[in-house]
Amino acid sequence: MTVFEGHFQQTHDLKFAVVVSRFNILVTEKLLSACEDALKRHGIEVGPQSSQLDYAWVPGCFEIPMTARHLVLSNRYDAVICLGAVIRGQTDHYDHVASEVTKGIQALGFQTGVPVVFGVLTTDTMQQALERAGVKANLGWEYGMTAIEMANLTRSIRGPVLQTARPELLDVPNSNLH
Ligand code: INI
Repeated sequence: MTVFEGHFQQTHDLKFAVVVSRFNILVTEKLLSACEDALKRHGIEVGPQSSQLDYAWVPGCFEIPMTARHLVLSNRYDAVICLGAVIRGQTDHYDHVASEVTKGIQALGFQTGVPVVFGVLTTDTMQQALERAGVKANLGWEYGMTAIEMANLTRSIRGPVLQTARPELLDVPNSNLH
């Protein structure tokens, strides 16, 4: 019998990318900071000199899936972490953005087999978002831990080879990516 499990050791050759939304940056920068802390305290280099963590900043959560898709299809990463905050306002814009970013991230991971972490807070108020980004707990930590666990779990099942993203399985042609 084989039991597959993602561990938190031997992280020196893992490589991650994080996509961060600037919309609601008060929240997203706090998620990023806790996420970096989780990675760093498990042996992963973070920050400007890092060769293990790349950063992509996007205007809002709506832009996260397409940017994450470029990163996943580059076959350079063991996991891509998506950080954002969608906060309900007076309009129904929230519902569209929340729904699109959720569907996009889910489809990307499912269709390519590369772990894509859903680190997007969806809340009614800024207060609730801040509570989940440091005032009470900081979910950024969990998102970093999920990335390590899923990267190692995926490696343990399929081996360390990164060339496994399957662009041909995606709905949208991506011939200009190669
Ligand atoms: N983007 C967010 O990341 N969070 C939000 O709460 C939000 N709301 O509610 O409007 C939001 N909108 C911007 C959107 O993500 C796009 O950047 C914009 O529509 C341009 O494509």
